[in-house]
Amino acid sequence: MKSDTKPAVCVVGLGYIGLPTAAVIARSGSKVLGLDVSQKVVDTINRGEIHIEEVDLDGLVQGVVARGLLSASMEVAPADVFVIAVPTPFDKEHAPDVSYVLAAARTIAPVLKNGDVVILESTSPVGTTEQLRDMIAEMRPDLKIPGLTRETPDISIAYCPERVLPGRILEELTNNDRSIGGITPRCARKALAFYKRFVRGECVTTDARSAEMTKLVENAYRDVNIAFANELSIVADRMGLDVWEVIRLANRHPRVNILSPGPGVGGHCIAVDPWFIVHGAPEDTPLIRTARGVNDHKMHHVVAKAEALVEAHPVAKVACLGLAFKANIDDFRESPARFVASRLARKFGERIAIVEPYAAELPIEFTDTGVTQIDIDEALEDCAILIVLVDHDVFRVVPLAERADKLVYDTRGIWPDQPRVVREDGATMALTP
Ligand code: SAJ
Repeated sequence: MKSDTKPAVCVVGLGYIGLPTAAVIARSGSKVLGLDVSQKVVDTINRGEIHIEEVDLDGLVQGVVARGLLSASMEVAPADVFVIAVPTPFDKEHAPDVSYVLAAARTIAPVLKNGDVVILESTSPVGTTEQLRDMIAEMRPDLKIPGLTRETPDISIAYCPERVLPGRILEELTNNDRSIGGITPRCARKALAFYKRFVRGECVTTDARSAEMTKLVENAYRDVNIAFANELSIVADRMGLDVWEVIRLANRHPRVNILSPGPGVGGHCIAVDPWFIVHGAPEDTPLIRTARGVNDHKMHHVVAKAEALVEAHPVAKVACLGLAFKANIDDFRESPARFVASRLARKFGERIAIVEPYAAELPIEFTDTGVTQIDIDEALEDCAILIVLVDHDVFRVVPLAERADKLVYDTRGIWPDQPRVVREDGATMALTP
């Protein structure tokens, strides 16, 4: 890859990270080929359309496809830089599954040539970039491979985790700092030159293993801190305290910044990545493991509390507000809100209505439960009980006058002025606004 020319780039995996990344690189002027195993995804992108929802992504993809800078395919082609952004799930025992990463390595290995840079972005257990390197070495004995040759290697291999927040992906892809971990310092330098083309944030180089661990640590840090807030919410409830008030006051301390309790931790990162650390060092991770347990338990706690409330008011109609895994996005995978709502749907059937402005229709598990999808106006008119599961802005802005007579279980703390909130035991208590 020459520094004065725009490298041809191949992005492997066109999901929530791969597609925005491919589009941002294409916007910087590089020709980008996106690889995906789904013909449907490939066809959608080649029409200039997108298969995921993300702020401003539709216009960006449409533009770069129309300018011939981004195209998608199921077939690999030679490029100067390969960016791998495939899923790394875990199995039932929480053991990480890096098979998609290794499959990506097998896919690109045949077309690699002297000077190419291979970058892994998928969240990965420590040591995965070396596994990827070994896979390439096995398939391409003709290439001099970094870390395995004493001579100047033919290719560079690095790990550079994405750290973007769903809902702000395009902005954060450009503006966040990046950690770039090379298999060797030379690999890091080559990968750095690539990221500098489209990242405005600071790009910091390190070794591959440290960069892998950094990504896991970031999400485990957040998980542990959310667990603290979730544990507090249960304790405060038992003591008859308003946890939001306690947190608001504690956060006035200059060195305290407690996060927000909620119905549990969803998404595909924070609830997953900490397990990669635990799996790598099971004896040494009681805190991280416990935090996972606390956050998972919170979902069940919310179900039990919501059930008690609905049972205690046998004729009231109930609206569950939100199904997404967090505010203002249409992502329902691994969502605690969806878990709680589906449990209520199964138990109470047609007494339950769902408000989710980001869903065109209800997910499959609601079929045949008798629940209906309504909008927030209908919920405010027809439902005596409101269970807030997601802090979408459309819920947040509902004024007190429209909900003062409702019985509210607010798992997100969006309505601090609500006069009647639900206690641990399902009874209600009056809070002065
Ligand atoms: N949540 C709370 N309370 C809070 C904050 C979040 O209950 O105070 C819940 C959310 O409602 C959601 C879950 O946690 O269910 C995760 O949401 P999030 O906004 O904390 O994070 P994600 O999963 O959308 O994105 C995270 C980010 N990581 C960090 O903030 C350390 C993002 O930067 C990463 O790029 C992303 O994971 C990823 O891909 O790994």
